[in-house]
Amino acid sequence: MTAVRSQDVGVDRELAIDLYRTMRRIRQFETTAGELFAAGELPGFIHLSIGQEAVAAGVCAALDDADYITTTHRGHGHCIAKGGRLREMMAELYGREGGYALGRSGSMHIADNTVGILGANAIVGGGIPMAVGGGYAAQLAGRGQVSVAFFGDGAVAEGVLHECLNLAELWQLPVVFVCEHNGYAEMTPVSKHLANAEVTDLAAAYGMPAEKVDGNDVAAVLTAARAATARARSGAGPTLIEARTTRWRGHFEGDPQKYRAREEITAMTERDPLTHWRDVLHAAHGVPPAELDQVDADIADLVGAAVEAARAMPLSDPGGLSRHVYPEGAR
Ligand SMILES: Cc1ncc(C[n+]2csc(CCOP(=O)(O)OP(=O)(O)O)c2C)c(N)n1
Repeated sequence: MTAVRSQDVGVDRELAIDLYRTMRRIRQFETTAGELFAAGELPGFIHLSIGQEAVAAGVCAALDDADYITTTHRGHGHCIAKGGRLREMMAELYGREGGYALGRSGSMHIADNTVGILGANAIVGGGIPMAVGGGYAAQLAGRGQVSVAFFGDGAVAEGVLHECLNLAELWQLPVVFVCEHNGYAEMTPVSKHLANAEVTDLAAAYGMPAEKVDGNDVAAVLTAARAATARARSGAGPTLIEARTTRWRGHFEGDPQKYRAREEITAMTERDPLTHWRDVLHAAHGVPPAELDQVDADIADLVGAAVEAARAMPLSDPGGLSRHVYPEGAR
């Protein structure tokens, strides 16, 4: 994993700022959600991807609206990077009628067909076969779409991943498997749940190309994602990307994190993907910090507006619970 310089990988100033903007949207949305949760405003469970933003931003920058993604319980970042709307997402976290799933599902089941978000998924590994299904549909449609499965290292030993790698390679499906390797499955470190933590080794067993990247470096992630999506679009089949990254927060908000030392978390924050990218923007593209501060302020306003809009919506109506579950008239 060598450091990637943005100017060497075809990232111009505009795209570089866009990548920053995406990461900042994720960071701001999740920081705000964490605060709201701590204040008791959000029901249920939330899992934050703070520290992992470069994976979502880098991969989704290689995708179009027509491409598909599936994600996990830790999926806010992927949904935001794929074009999910902040207002509907925040409203879903609040359990409001104006949320993506009418406020009935919360954080872990966000979906938006209009931008190819086939769904977040609370079942570890559960989104992977859906992405392979998306890849199969894309292959049949013949429109050059790609389907991406985001999953964590906790899904690596799940049988479903292996079945999916096999089928995707066998059928040469346009799928990109993206493992966000953050070193933990809930409270369990990979050393205690994976016999082989080199996730790229799995792909070799199925004859699939694979690449391991620094998941805190958005240019490195984008470069790997561009290669994988180009391969998929050309009909040359799937790729596995292993993005090594860091989960700064607990498994869920409220997790006291007794299983790891404070210093480990501090060390992670020293590899902040946003700070790194701000440095690149300045050094390689001459973007002054004040310009990025303005980006931050604008995004804080956007997230603030999403919160206000969600607060003003009615709570999810229990009377309509079976709506969208059965076809009208079938009850
Ligand atoms: C099939 C299944 N088994 C167990 C769980 C409980 N569970 C929820 S998240 C999680 C760990 C997931 O770890 P990982 O896939 O690495 O994702 P991360 O939380 O690190 O993003 C587990 C075991 C579940 N939701 N589904």
